[in-house]
Amino acid sequence: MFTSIPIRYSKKISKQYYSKKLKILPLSCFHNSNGCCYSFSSSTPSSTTSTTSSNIALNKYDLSSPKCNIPESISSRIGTNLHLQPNHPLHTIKTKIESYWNTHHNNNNDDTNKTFVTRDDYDPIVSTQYNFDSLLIPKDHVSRSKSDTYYINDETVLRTHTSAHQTMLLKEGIDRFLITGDVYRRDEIDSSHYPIFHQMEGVKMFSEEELNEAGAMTQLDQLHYVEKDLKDGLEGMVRSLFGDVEMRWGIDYFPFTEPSFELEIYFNNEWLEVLGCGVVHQDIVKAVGRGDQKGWAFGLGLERLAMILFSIPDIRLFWTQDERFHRQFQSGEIVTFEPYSKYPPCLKDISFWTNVDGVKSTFHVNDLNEVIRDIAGDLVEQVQLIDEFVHPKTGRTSNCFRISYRSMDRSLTNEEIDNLQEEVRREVVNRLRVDLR
Ligand code: FA5
Ligand code: MG
Repeated sequence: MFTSIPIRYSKKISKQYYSKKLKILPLSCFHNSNGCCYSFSSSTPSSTTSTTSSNIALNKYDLSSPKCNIPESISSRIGTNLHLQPNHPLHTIKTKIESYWNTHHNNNNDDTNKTFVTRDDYDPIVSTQYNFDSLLIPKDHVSRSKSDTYYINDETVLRTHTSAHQTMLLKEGIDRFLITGDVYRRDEIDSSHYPIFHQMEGVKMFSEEELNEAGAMTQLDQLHYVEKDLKDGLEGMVRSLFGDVEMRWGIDYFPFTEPSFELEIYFNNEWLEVLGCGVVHQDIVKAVGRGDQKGWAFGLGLERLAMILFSIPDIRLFWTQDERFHRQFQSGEIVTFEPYSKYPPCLKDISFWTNVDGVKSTFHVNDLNEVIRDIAGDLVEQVQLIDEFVHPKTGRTSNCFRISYRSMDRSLTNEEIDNLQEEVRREVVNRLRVDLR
């Protein structure tokens, strides 16, 4: 069954878009007037985190650029690398997926026995050239906006997807690869969206000879052959991870693949989008010097797959430092997560005119989300627009958002929530130029 769901790289308008072992980086961080982190002290990397590369990399930049929009809640986590921590569920799922592509997939679908090169330690600070331009993402695409992407300066971002490394490896002549890393987006707040998450990029290229040997002689045959290899491979991956699970393909749009698809899995009574993929755009294949070769690429969300595999109900849990979470997971083991606490959420509404009188609105929901995250941290579970209307006389737009506060680890007091909400109300006015109602 085919569906069409708004996505970040879509032409359609996106809805705008720890562990006993885990250590938060001992970074000291100061912020400029943009809220951007511009100074880091050197840190002592722990044995389970590889903090050094990112911090050294960050130290190279003058972070006082007016374009810089990285809050401390984000900068302090660069280099944590949850996917490299052996007992973390994200590491287990990464290893399982890598092993699927290098064993099962090869044995079943493919007799060439070529292996996928795996990389998981590329620096998340990348150029806009790699993150956007090399992937044919138009200059005016919504994903490039400051409301969606964390910028260090005009030319440098925290990668928004692992596709940022695609063309580099293709140019190096690597035919099959899997790249895993942390990616960063200013995004919505709910149980399956987080501003830092982990993706795995997979790419497989086919030479003209390989395609001909498989009987795909015309361009169209070759396209169909590559698309089928991609979909068979991904369906096989899902079955190898979850057994018999309900999944469905949808049509998608990415500037860097043609055609493009997304795959959803039924989880917790709803369809959860787990990956985007497609046939690598022929202009990219040419630009990396690979002539008439063909290939496919996918980008999957590791948290989403790990949520399904371990029955983890909320994406914030991957970042908890609570022992009761981490002691449930051992390297390579699949277990069902046992919730250790379930406290009721506390709902608070906030209503405001999105502009102050006479001034054009610059309000963006991702700015609101960041203000709330900066104040409430992981105590915020969800932010939802519940009402919107335009005043018939003044033409001003009113928005009402419902904020759900809930701790994954403890119960919250009314006083605590009231204080958070009060601070949110204050900062929304200070930082977003809106009028509270
Ligand atoms: C991409 O990022 C494309 N680069 C994927 C791709 C690669 C397409 C190669 C074609 C070829 P998208 O924005 O849909 O696509 O994100 C991919 C996956 O990341 C999603 O399916 C979802 O599983 C995960 N994801 C996206 N946003 C978040 C978020 N805020 N929190 C957690 N997971 C997310
Ligand atoms: Mg998507």
